[in-house]
Amino acid sequence: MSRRSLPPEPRGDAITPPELYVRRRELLGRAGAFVATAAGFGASLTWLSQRGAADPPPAPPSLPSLGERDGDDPFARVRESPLSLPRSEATPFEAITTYNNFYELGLSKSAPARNAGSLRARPWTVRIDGEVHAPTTVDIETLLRDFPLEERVYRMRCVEAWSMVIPWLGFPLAALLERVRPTSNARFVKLVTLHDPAQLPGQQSDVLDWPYVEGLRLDEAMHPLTLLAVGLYGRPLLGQNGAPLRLVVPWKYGFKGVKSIVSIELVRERPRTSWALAAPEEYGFYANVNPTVDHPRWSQASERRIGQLERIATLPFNGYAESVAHLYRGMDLQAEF
Ligand SMILES: Nc1nc2c(c(=O)[nH]1)N[C@H]1C(S)=C(S)[C@@H](COP(=O)(O)O)O[C@H]1N2
Ligand SMILES: [Mo]
Repeated sequence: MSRRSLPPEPRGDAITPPELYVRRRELLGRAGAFVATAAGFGASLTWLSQRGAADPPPAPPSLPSLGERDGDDPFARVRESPLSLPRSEATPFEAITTYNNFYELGLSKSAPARNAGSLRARPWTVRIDGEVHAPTTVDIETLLRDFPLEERVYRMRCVEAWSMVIPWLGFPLAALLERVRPTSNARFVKLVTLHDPAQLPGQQSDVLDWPYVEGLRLDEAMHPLTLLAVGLYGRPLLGQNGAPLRLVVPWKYGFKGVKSIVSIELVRERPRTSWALAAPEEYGFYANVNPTVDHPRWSQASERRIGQLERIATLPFNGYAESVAHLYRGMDLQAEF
């Protein structure tokens, strides 16, 4: 049952201002080009090779073979995961890295890729503190050395009703939290994006309260599906995808996946998260993907998978219900959306 009765097809995005709808349509047209050659990595290569010779595209990386152990490069020794979808379902690299939401780098889908040059992902440190026995500040190289990377091919469902399948590289957030040992007072985890308007010029405007904040209940944060991603398609994250470190919670709407994280704080109270503060009627704290709870301005029953022509049904918990539904037993998911 819907929370509100609802309009047809969304005219634009939840989040995209009206003046950008046009540009969004252009992009959709472009993404549609992937359709012509259909599924998978080979397809994106074919599509790229059909572009004009005057406009040579960078070759998209292919997925590295898994499990290679030689060398010091953490990206060259990646574990396979039983939690992954088949690699053949992955959305082309080109789409994943040029169709983005990262308001600190611009409001249109294409802006983050264009503007990502101002974000310096090295050196980078993350502060982990709050209700923990062992607060610490770690740099990204240490994280990459200490936590073996896994490939996780996950569905990503934006609250705006488009979706992708992304082959992330990362490690479980639980592995990091176990190291800092949460105290018995810790009930939630608050994760925060870098606040630096020189690197993230969108922070000079006030579309959101900066820095971008997201949060999880501790049990959600400890769930094995919850990932700190450091890469995709076998290589380090690009700025537009949240370099060098971002959250991925595949059963929740994409906005929970806070990018370019500098702070992870264990807290007693539910954190006040950016989108829930900005528009509490539209974006809840939980933000579990739920085809039966519509956004006030559009249906969430189906989605547009980037690279496919037909809309597809949106699945409860984005297809991960078997793994996560137990976390919400006894909750009214219409009210706590
Ligand atoms: N800091 C920050 N994190 C963010 C956002 C943002 O604007 N700022 N957008 C969110 C939204 S709405 C989505 S759908 C995903 C998009 O991730 P992607 O561009 O890597 O696919 O990032 C999320 N993380
Ligand atoms: Mo989103």
